Amino acid sequence: MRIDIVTIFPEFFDVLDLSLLGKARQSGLIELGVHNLRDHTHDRHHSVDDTPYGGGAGMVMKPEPWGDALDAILGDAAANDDAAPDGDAVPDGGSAPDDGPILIFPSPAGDQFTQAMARELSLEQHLVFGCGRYEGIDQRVVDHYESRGRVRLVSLGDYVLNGGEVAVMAMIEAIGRLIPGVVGNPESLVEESHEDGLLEYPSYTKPASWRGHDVPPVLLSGNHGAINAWRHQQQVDRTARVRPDLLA
Ligand code: JBE
Repeated sequence: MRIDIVTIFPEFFDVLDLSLLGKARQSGLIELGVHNLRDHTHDRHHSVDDTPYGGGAGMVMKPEPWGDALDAILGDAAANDDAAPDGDAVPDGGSAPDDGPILIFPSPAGDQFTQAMARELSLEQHLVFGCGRYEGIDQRVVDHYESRGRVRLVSLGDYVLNGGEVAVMAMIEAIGRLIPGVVGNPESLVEESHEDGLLEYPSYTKPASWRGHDVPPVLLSGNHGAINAWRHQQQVDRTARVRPDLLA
């Protein structure tokens, strides 16, 4: 998968060198491009924002740098598509058909990001993230790229961040680990929270007793039927207690 990010804080994404996603980049499973929006300004002060039409607090990100930055990325993507090897109409193994890049703007006004959305996006060949700062990006940027291809506004949750960078980090981690080969043991992806609509069961390791707390005896029983039944019941109980909305 190819991932491009446009931001005024490119250093923010240095952490993507680390951990599983860093390894996935080294092995070529994920190809990452981080682009500084200020490289696409043409004034002396490299301004990316201006006061809002109609008045109001805060600043709005100007459309021109966004247009230049996104054209450079999306134009390249189109050129690469044209140069696709052997003109094969069939997409490679198991991937979604390539309808071109998806442009994603993290925004509190977007659709809620979920595990299901992460799964969907993990099948894509090219994601482009635009990180807004200040009070947001001039609406015409979204309108323009909607007329040219696929655009999504996506929200991490109902709280306010200072910009899209943290949201994009979270989305890339959730999506990236679902790309085949990124997580070493694919079975560990099936058993975790949200994959079956339930929260995860509690886990234990040695010692069997710690500070007066014992590991539930069924887990020491060697009876795998009983263990599976107990774990499933734990998932249901936990979900009903903490997240009844997920059961409905
Ligand atoms: O969740 N988000 O995608 C956001 C983006 C920007 C600001 N606040 C958010 N919650």
